[in-house]
Amino acid sequence: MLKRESGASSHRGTTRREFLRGSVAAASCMALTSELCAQQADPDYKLEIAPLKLEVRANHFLETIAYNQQVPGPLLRLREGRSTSIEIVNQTKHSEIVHWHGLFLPPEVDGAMEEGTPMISPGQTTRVAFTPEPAGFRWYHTHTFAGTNFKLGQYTGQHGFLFVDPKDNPARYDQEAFLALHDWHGQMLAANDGSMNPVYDVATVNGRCLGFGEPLRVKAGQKLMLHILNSSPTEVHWVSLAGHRLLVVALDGNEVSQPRAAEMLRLAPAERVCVIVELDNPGIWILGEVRKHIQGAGMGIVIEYAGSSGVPQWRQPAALVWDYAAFAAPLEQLGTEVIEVPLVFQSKFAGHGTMDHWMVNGKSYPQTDTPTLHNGQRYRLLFQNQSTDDHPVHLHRHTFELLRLTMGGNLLRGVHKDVVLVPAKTEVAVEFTANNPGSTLFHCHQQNHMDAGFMMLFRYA
Ligand SMILES: [Cu+2]
Repeated sequence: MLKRESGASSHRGTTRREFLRGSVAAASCMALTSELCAQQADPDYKLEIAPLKLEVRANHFLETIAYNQQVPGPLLRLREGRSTSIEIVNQTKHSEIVHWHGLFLPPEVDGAMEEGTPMISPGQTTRVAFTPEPAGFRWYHTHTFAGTNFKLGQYTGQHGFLFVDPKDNPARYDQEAFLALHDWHGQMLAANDGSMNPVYDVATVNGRCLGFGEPLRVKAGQKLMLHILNSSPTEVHWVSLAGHRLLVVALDGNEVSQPRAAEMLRLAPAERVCVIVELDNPGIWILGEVRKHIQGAGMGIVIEYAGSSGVPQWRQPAALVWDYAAFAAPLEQLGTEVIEVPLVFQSKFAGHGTMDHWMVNGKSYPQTDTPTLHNGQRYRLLFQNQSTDDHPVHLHRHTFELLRLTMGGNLLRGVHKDVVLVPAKTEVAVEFTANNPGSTLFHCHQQNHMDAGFMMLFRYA
């Protein structure tokens, strides 16, 4: 990394080496890429990874790790096609790494050590520079191993919103808000089959329990855009906004071909949903988890219309309904020239009191296969979930398109995502074009599953 020379030292007599370094830096700014220039100027953003006592409700603190002493971390608002630089300081006692989820980055920047991104040592400062694409709702989060340590990895507060504004932005709303759903204070408990799974007793929206902190203030007659992220380490969430319907316009930050109103949303870990709300029902409402015990643990936020007062109101939706296909257009026929890659998900009971091991095509990471991709080739991933758990699987550095949600089901197009929930005992097919050479990680986004072997790498020829 190039360092900028301080002005003070050059006044007192610059050494030849310093002078040369300065000239080289100045010359590179004219001749080299804007990414390199970005490394020499002040960074656009700074992230400090450090311990935090997070107040989730009045006088109730959780010890965690966060970015810039806040949960979620700062909103990183970037512009499509414009390079940015972000300085990261690790003030914790263990190595860390930041993954830029949903962006098309080189493997050395993407933020997965399995792809070759360097870890950030305790006390180390590093800087990343990139030109963000694609436009839309992305996020950033830690990508470390946690095992049974609930003070590490995605069990912590290390997550934040990243939004890439498109070059031309048609504003279709008056106000926007970003909301992150998270579960806290986990412990491993034995399920009926004897395997260990995380359970939580605190749940939050933007790091606070329902009723603690400021409500989201809105005005009647306006359109509200909500960017909702499930940053939970392991849990799927269902949310609803009492008194309102939610027009789903984008999934994982990518506009869907069929925007459609929904009574409630389902978000698997790492998924994002963008909705537009017509603010046409003045009052004090709750946006929250529809399952009472999770809303009771804190997962909710008050939506307050200007001029309204009273106790926040909740209305229980009739049924849990969510179907990715509702936002897709029908696909007439399967593409040819596509290479199929079957990926079979299975668990291996590892003994009572132990977490299951996870396998893709019969092997656990790092023994999993590393299929070779060819640049420009279209691939069809056939996820065959033979286990009794649902898995939110994530492909790094690429976007895929949903093709089929069950074996022999309708063919779909127009829903582009980077995470898809593959329910137990089903087969889901997605397609993507290999267009970003470099090591590419594929894994289940549930922290306890990826830690127990549910990961594999694709490599490019
Ligand atoms: Cu999983």
